[in-house]
Amino acid sequence: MRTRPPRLLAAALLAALTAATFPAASTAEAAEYERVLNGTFASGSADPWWSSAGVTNRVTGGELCAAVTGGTTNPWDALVGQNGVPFESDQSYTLSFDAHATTAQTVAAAAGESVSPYRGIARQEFALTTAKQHYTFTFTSTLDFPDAGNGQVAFQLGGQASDNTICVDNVSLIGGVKPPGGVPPTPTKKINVDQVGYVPGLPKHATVVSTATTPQPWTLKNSAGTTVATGQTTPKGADATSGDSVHLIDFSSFDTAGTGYTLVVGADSSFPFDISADGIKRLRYDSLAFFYHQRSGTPIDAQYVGDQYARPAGHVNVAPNQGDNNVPCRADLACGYTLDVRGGWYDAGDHGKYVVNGGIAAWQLLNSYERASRIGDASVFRDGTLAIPEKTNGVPDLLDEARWEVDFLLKMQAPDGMAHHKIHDAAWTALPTRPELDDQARRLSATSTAATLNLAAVAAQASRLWRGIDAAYSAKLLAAARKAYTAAKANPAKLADPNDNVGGGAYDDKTVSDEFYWAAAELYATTGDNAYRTDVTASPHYKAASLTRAGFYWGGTAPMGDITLALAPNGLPAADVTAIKSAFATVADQHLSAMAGMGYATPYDNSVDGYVWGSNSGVLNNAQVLALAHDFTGAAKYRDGVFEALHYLLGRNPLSTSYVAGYGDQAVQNVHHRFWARQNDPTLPIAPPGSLSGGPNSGLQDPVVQRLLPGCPQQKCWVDDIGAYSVNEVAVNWNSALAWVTGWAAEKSGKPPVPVSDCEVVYSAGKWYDGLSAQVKLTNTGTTPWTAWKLAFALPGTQRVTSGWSATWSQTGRDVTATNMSWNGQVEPGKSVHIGFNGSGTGADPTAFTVNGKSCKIG
Ligand code: 9MR
Ligand code: 9MR
Repeated sequence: MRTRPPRLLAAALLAALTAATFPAASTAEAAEYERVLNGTFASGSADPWWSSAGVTNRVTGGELCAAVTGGTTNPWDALVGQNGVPFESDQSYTLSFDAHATTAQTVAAAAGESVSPYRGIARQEFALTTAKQHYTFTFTSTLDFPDAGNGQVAFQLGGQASDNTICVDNVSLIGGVKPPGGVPPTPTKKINVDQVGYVPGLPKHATVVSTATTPQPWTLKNSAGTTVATGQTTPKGADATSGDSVHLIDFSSFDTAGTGYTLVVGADSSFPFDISADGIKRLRYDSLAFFYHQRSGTPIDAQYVGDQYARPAGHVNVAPNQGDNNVPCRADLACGYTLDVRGGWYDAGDHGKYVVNGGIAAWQLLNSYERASRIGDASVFRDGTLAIPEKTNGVPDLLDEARWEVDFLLKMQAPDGMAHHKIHDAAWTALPTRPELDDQARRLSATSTAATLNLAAVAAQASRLWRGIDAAYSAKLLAAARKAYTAAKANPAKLADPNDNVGGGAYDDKTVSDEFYWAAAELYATTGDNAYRTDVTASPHYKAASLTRAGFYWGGTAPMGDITLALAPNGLPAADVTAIKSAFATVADQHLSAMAGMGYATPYDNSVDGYVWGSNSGVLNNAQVLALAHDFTGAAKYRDGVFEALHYLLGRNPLSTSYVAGYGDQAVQNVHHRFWARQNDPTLPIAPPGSLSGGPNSGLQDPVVQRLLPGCPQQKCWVDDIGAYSVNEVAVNWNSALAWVTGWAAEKSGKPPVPVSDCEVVYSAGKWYDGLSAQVKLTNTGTTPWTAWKLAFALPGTQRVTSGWSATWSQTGRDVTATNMSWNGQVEPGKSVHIGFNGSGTGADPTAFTVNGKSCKIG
C-alpha cells in the first residue's frame, strides 16, 4: 500500500477540527472521501445494503424503504446495513442521511465491526417523524479497518411492538485520510512479460513502464543470470487504456529454448519466463480440466483432481440440497410440471445452470474438436487425454466432457419443445457454500426463445459429431434440435426477464435474430435440409454480416453460425463460404491494426463500452477469430496475433498478473467461487490450475472494486479478491474460450519430438455414405532392412475392415493390425509396400500408426 503523504495528513486533521467547530464549512479543505456505496439509491437497486430477518428492503421513489416487522425487543433486532466500510483509527467521520417513518419512531445509527466480537465504534439515536428530515452525526473511529474489511454501518430499527416502514436516502459517511483505491492493490512490475512462456520460432514482445523519451538498453538473462541477448527499447508514450507510459521490447531474434529467463532494464527485472511450448501444451488440458471440476450431480473424485478438490455430488436431493431431481417452475409461472435437471456444469462461482451460457460453452468445446478433426489434429483430444471418469470409454475425452453439458441441455427442454432459460437457487447463498451444502430451493425460470435456439444449435452440432460414434444419441440430439427450432419459430419473441436476477444471473437478451441464424446454420450443416438453408440465407446475419471487432459472446451468437458454415461441409454456394472466410480475415486485420497502437497488445475493442464484465473471454473469442483467419488464409500475422492475446492474459499486462490460475509467478488465486474459497475459509482450495478470471471490468459492478478502484485505467480495473465478482469470477463460457484458443495455440507450437522411428505411413481413403476403401503405403525410412512387419492403428469412427489385401488384416474394437504376407515381409531401407482394405461405417481417418511397436512419421 502507498504511504500517506504528510501534507494530506495535515489537511485531514485540520478538516477534522474544522468539522467539529463549524460543521457547515467542513467541505472546504477536507479530503471528501465518501465511504459508503450507493447512498443515493439512484440506480433503483439497494445493493450492497442488506437487511436482517424481519426487514425487507425496497427502493421506491429513489429512497430505500425498509418494511420492519414489529414485535422485536431490542433496536438491533431489526437492521439495515452495509459491510466492508473502511474506518481508520483516530480519524473523524460524519454520517449523514435523510429519513422519515410511517409512524414516528426512534432509531439508531451505529458504526462498528461486522463480525465477531462485533466491537462498536459509535452509536447515536434519532427521533424520526413522518416528515423527511436531514440528520448528521460526527464521531472518531476507535477501530482500524483501513481497506474494505470488517467495518460496518447499520441502522437499528427494532424494539417496536408494531410493523413500521422506515425510509432513508442520501446516506453519506465522510472521513478518513486514506484515498479509496487510486493505486490498484495488485503489485506491479515495470517490465511485463508472458510469465508462462514464449514459443520458439514465434515473435517475443514485452512492455516496459517508463516515462523516458529515448530508447533504453535491455538485457535478456538466462536462469544463471548470464546475459544472452541485448537491445534497445522502442518508446511508445502514454497508453490511456493501461494508464502507463510504455516502451516496447522485441526480443524475437533470441530463440534458444530454456527456462527461467528474465528481461532487465536498468534496476528493474521481469518475472521469469520460459522459451518453450510446454506451458501452452499443459494449459490446453488444464483449461479443459476446469469443466470436470464444475460438474453438478456427480461426485468430484480425488483420483482425477486430488484430495483438496474432491467433493460429494452437488444438487442430487441429498439434504441439505433440495435439487435437482424434480425442480418446479418459479411459483409465478405455474407450469404444472417438474423436471429432472441433474447434471450439467455449474455456470461459475454460483450454482446456477443457464442454458444460454452452458450452451455456448459446450458449443465452443465441440467446435474446437470439429475444427481439429477437419483442419488440425483431433487425436490430441482422444480417449485418455483428460483425467475424467470416461477416459477409457473409447470416445474422445473432449466429447465426453461436452456431453456432460449437452445431456443437461436436453433435460431443460419443456414438453412443448421450448427450453427453460435457467435453473438456480431461489436466493443468493453466502460465500463460501460448497455445492452439496446449498440449502436453497431450486427453481426453473420461464422458457425463452434464446435458450430454445441455443439448445437447437448445440444439439444439431453435437448430432453431427456423434454420428460416427453413437448413432442413437446422434439421432436423439437431432430430434431435440428440430423440435426446439420449430418451437422457437412458433414463439419467436419470448424474451427472458431482465429482472429475474435473485439467486442467479439474468442472462437476458433482447435480440434473438442472431440465435435464429446460428441455430439454422447448425441444423443446415447437419441435415442439408432446404428449410434450414432458406432461413440461413434469408437471415440479416448471413455471410458474416455481424462479425465485427466486438466478436461473439453468450448474447451475440451470429458469428458462431458463420464459424460452422465456414468449417463444416455444406451445400451453400462456394462463393458465399469464401465470403464468410474472408470476413474473418477482414476483422482479424482490424484487430491487428488496433493492436499495433496498444501498449499491451490485445484483440479487444474498448471504444464503445470500455472493458466489460468477462473482458478476458472477449480477448479469447477475438483470438479465435484471429486463429480462424490463420486457418482460412495461412497468414502468419494472424497466428502471431493469437499468441499476443495469450501473452496479455498470461502476464504481459499493466497489472503484471497472469489471469490463469496456476500459470505464472503472479497468478490469480482468489476467484469468486463458492468452493474455491480459501480467502474466506483456509480449509478450502484456491482456483485450480487452468481456471480463467473474468478480467478487468471498467464498469466496476461490485462493492469491492467500487471501493478499491474508482477511477482505475480500464486495463487496471481488476483485483484478486473473492468478493470482486464483477472482475474475478470464473465461468464456463470463459474457460471454453481459453480451451479453444490454447488448444489451437498448442497445435501451432510444433509437434512433440518425434520418437526415433524408421517408418513412414501414407494413408488415404475413398469414402462414401456408409463405407470406405483405404490405401496404405508403408516405407522403411531406417537404415536396416525389415524382415517382418506389423502395422497397427485405430479407426476413430464406426469403420469396420471387411476385406483387405497384401497383408493379414484383423480388427478388435477400433484397433486394427496388418501383418506382412510371406512375400512382402522383407523391406529394404528406402523401399515401400502398398497394402489396403475395404470397410463399412464412417469416421475420420486414423491419426497415429506404429510399425513393429514404434510410431511412424505420417507422410
Ligand atoms: O455470487 C454471485 C455471482 O455468481 C454473480 O455473477 C453476481 C452477479 O449476478 O452476483 C453474485 O452474488 C452477489 C449478488 O449479486 C449480490 N449480493 C451478494 C452476492 C454474493 O456476492
Ligand atoms: O457473463 C455475464 C456478464 O456478461 C453480465 O454482464 C453479468 C451481469 O449480468 O453476468 C455475467 O454472468 C454471470 C451470471 O449472471 C451468473 N453466474 C456468473 C456469471 C459470470 O459472472
